[in-house]
Amino acid sequence: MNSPGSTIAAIATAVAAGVGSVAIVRISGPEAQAVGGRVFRPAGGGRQVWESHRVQYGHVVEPASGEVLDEVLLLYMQAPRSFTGEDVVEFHCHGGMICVQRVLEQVLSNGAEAAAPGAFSQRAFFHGRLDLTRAEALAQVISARSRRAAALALAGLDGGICRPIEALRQQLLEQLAQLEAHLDFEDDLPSLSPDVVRKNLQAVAEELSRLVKDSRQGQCLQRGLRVAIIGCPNVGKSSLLNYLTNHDRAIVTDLPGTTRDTLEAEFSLRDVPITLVDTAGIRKANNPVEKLGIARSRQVLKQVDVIILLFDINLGWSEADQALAHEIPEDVPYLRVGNKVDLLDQRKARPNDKLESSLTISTITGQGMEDFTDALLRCCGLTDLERLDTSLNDRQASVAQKAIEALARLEDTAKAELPWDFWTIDLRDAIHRLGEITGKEVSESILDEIFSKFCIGK
Ligand SMILES: Nc1nc2c(ncn2[C@@H]2O[C@H](COP(=O)(O)OP(=O)(O)OP(=O)(O)O)[C@@H](O)[C@H]2O)c(=O)[nH]1
Ligand SMILES: [Mg+2]
Repeated sequence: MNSPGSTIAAIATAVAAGVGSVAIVRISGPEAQAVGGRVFRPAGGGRQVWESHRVQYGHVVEPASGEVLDEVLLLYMQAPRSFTGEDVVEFHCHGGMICVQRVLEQVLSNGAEAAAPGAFSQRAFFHGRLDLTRAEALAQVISARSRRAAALALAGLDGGICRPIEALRQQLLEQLAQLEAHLDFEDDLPSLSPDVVRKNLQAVAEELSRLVKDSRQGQCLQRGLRVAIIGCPNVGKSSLLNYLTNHDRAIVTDLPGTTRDTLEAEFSLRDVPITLVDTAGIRKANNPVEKLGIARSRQVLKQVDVIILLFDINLGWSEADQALAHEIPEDVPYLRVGNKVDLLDQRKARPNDKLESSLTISTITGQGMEDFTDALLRCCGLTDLERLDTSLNDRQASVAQKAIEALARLEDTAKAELPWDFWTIDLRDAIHRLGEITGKEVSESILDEIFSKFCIGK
C-alpha cells in the first residue's frame, strides 16, 4: 500500500494493443500538479494554464531531451473536487499500450510513485468521497459481466446497500442508548419492556437475514455460474453447448467419443453469466486419448456450481447414466435432462415410464428449452431474480451474518432473563459489525485487504 501523503500514479484504463482510442494516466496527491507540470508541454509553446476542471492540449515529453512521448489532453481537478478528494491530474493519451506506458514511466520518474491496486478508491474512501459499500460497488460495476449485474452494482453505488444497513445500525444504536439510559437512571425512567426490545431486535435480524439470502442470488449474477454438461457418449452434450451459446463452438458428429477434451464457452442465460463446460462422454474406453479426456470429465465434476446430466431419452435412463449420477459429489446440484425428444415424438413411444416427469429437450428443434432454463436457474437457487434490486457482496454478507449471530445470542440473553447490561454486550457487537459493512468502524488492515482486491488504477 502507498503511504497516505504520497503522490501516486497509474494507468486508469485497460491496456491492450490495438484496443481503445483513449488511455488515461491518473496522478493523485499533493504533488500531482508539480509532477504533471514537469512532463507536460502545452501546444504552441504557450504557458501552462492550471485552472481546476479545465482541459489543456499538448504533449508529454521526456523533460531532459524534449522527446515527445504522446499527444495528450491534460485535465486538472483541484482538491477536494476530484474522485480521490486530492489534487488529481489526468493525461488522456492515445489508446493501445506503448505511448500510455511511456507516459506513466515518465510520471513515475518525475516524482510520483506507482499506485497499489485500489489506491485511488482507498483515498476517495479516506477523504469521505465514498463509503465502503459504494467503493466496493464501483469495483463491481467494472467487473460486471451482464446488464443485470451492472444494474445491481450501480444501485450499490447509489447507496442501495449503505442506506438500509445504516438505517438498521441507527435502530440498534437507538436501542443501545435506551438500554444504557436505563442502566444509569433506572429509577427516573419509565420501565422498559424486554418484549418490546426483543421485538425491535428481531425485526432488525429478520431484515438482515433477508439481505443475506438475497445476496446469494446477487453474487450469482455478479460472479456467474460454472455449469458442466456431463453424460454418456453421443447423447448430445456438444450439441447442447452449441445450442445454448448460439455458436458452432464444439465439434458434433454421430460417432460416440467425438469430444476428447473439456471445452468452455461463455454466454448469458436470462442475464446470469454462465461458463459452460462441455466434456468427453464418459464410458469404458480403450483409446488412450479418449481415456485422458474422460479423466478430465471426472475432474470437472468437482469444479463446477451445477451439473447438467444429459442422457438420450430414446434409450431411456440406463445403468451407465445411474452410475454417472452416483459419481457427482453430494454438494454439487445436478439436473437430469433427456435429450433428442424430437425423435421420441416421431415414434410416439415412451421407453421409460419412470421418466415421465423428467425434463426433456431437443437441441435440434429447441423443444423444452424454456422449462430447462427455468429448472437450471432454480437448481442454482435463482428463483426471483426480477425482484432483486440490491445485493451485498461476499464480504458484506459474511459480516452481516456475524451481526445476525450477535442478535441471536442477544435473544438467548433475553430468554434467560439476564439483566440489561448483559444485553448491551452483543448489541454493541452487532452495531460494530454493521459499521464494518459501511466502513464506519473498520480496521486499517481490513481496509487494506478490501482495496488490494481492486484493480490497479482504480
Ligand atoms: N435428433 C436429434 N439428434 C441430436 C440431438 N442432439 C444431438 N443430436 C445428434 O446426436 C449426435 C451426437 O451429438 P453430440 O453433440 O456430438 O454428442 P456428445 O454427447 O457431445 O457426444 P460425445 O462428444 O461423443 O460424447 C449428433 O449426430 C447430433 O446431431 C437432438 O436433440 N435430436
Ligand atoms: Mg461431444
